[in-house]
Amino acid sequence: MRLFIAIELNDEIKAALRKAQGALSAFDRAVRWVTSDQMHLTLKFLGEVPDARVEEVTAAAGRVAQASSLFEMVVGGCGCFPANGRVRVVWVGLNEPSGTLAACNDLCEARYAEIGFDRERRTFSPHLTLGRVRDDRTGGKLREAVEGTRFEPLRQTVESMCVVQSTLTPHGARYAIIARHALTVA
Ligand code: 3AM
Repeated sequence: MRLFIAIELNDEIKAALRKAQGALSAFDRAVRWVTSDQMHLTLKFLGEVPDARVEEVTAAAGRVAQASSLFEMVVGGCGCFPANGRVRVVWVGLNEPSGTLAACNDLCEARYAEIGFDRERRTFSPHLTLGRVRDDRTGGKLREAVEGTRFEPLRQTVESMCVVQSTLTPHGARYAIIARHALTVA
């Protein structure tokens, strides 16, 4: 099954993400917006994992969680990937002053490399995906609108991380949490 490691978002943040999508509704034809139950923060994409290895993968996430303390993140600010040209992903950014999220991502990369998963080559750019664009033909209008969209900062204390199964369907990805591991209380 296709798996990734993620952090769940609270309802207040999800509602604010929906509101940001609403503010950009002029681009509803260009952008495939993620639904509330698809909203999350990805820590590590694992890809296809044989059923026989799911337990091992889940246990590795448990060890990462145990070695990470709970932390606070501040969500806010809209942007696009890539940084220039046609937009492929519309996102909301986040700050995490303690550095725990970055450390948690490093730990994931290390633990999963030890058990044979590829390391992510791209630098970790934590973000909350709002929507994906197949072919941006808006001539820069989408980027301009996204970069002009206000998103008031919201806080969340992150207390756990999850192993998520992603099933690709013609209507988009369906996500199901298969394990949830508590972070350590310092
Ligand atoms: O929605 P976000 O950006 O958090 O983009 C995919 C999504 O992240 C990412 O994993 C999350 C769940 O699907 N993803 C998909 N394929 C990927 C790959 N080959 C990938 N990340 C890295 N490499």
